Amino acid sequence: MKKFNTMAAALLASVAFAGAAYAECEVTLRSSDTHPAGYPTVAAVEHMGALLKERSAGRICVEVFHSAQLGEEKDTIEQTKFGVIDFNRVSMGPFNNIIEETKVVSLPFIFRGTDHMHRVMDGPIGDEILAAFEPHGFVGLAYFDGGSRSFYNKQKPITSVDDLKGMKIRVMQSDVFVDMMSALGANATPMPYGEVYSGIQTGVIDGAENNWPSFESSGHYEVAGYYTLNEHLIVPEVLVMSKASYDKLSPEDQALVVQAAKDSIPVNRELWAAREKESEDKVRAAGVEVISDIDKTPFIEAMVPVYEKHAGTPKLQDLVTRIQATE
Ligand code: GTR
Repeated sequence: MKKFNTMAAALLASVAFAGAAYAECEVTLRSSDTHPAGYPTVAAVEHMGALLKERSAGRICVEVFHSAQLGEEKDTIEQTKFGVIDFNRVSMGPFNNIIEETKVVSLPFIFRGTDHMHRVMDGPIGDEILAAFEPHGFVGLAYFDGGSRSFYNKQKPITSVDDLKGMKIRVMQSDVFVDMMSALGANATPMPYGEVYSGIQTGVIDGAENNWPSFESSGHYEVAGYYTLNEHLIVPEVLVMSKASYDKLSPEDQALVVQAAKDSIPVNRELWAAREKESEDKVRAAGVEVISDIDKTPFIEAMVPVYEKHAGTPKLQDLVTRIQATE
């Protein structure tokens, strides 16, 4: 009871504080992120909020709920669709089962590197994919960096596709990634990000896959001591707004939102580059064994059935061809 009272008092105090911070705003829009304070995506959305507040002369504010305070990505996407959450910064992955165009930019090895991903997403293909969110109840606003994702596990150094055989590897909740793991001979376990640490610790899964900053900030490196830099995925992160929330704004305010989101992209990219390096240094210093001498060809070749299944229609095949043809 005492504990409950203390918690209730703390909660009331934080609500009162938030109330004071946003008291002068006409509208306070809520934004969700699974990452902790200071993470490049969280900081970029905060930057967007600051721009919006300034450009609307203090009328429109954005409150960023980091660290999955509003829930895990798949659930927050639902809430965003219905306008319970106004903005959401998520990976493309959890959108795969809802918006088919997002599957194409989530395919393993679709991008040749981060620069290629930027050139594609900054151009007409990126705009086309942002537009694909609208019929599903979202306004696609901006892409953020998510680096490249690689495998980590607690058992052994993975140096080849063969080493993955039979291992239980967590993936994001998307059929693309489930099939990606099957094609590599592993057992995919789709689960929310917040359950991965204990999943590895208790042996429910052997490992997972992610980029340097997530591997580090989640603490997964504390329980998974082997990281193989096979870089199978470069999945753009996306900032969306609930169409229901967007439609409540005047056309002028909608334009302010769109522009502020665009202006947060360079901020994200700069922070991301720095964080990738910092996270790598921290993980290496903690003694994680990093396997970087790896032949990617067998991993790439194993992905043929994944492309056939998830980008087999003429429309999606055409997107794949255009992405591959982008210099
Ligand atoms: C991170 C990404 C998150 C989330 C997470 C995951 O790299 O930034 O949005 O998708 O991976 O694996 O669930």
